[in-house]
Amino acid sequence: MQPSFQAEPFALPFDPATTALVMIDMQRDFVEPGGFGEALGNDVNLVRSAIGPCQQVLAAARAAGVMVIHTREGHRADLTDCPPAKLTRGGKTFIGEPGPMGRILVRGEKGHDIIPELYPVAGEPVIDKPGKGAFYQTDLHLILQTRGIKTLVVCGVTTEVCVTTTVREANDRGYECIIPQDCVGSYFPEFQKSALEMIKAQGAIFGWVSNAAAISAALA
Ligand code: TIU
Repeated sequence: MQPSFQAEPFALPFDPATTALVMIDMQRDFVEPGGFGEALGNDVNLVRSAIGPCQQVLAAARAAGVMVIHTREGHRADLTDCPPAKLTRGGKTFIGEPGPMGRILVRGEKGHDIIPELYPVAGEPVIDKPGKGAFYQTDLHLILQTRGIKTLVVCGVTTEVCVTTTVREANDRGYECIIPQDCVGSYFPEFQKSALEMIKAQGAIFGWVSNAAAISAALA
């Protein structure tokens, strides 16, 4: 019998061979003090609750042989791929300016890299993206198509920004997306709640909402 993820608004059947775990932007810049998230005026402690559940789902995916993909938001050192409209927005420190973990949201800097708790292992593609959505100006769709992926388990930060932008992009490209709600984090608890409700409303208009325990159990 085909396995299913327990989820809302209803269970989602999946095939591990055509399923990928997409870990969105679990970078120091968003989940540790001194990065882009804090520069925007946010308390990064609010998103750190996602780390433990993400570790659980990541371990389950690796054990099941499910494809794992990581993304990082950031820009070239010369900022030639950062639209002026993005560059000028911020709170205290702006993209490209120096911070305690290197230049804010710049590729190759310490703050831009993925946190040690969720660090990629050999064979896991890392997608460097200039925007909020992981499909915009990246080869993510090509990689997923090449592997015949149909179902995406989407984790990471932040829920209402890069996670659900990516889910909306993926949904329009024909992927079925499921978000474990404890594996995503927002600096705004009310946005987290609303963003997840929007995904699963109207009979899974964008996708499904589940949790780390249910995803891990289905992959076991
Ligand atoms: N600001 C915010 O909530 N998020 C971002 O800028 N990027 C991601 O969500 N990765």
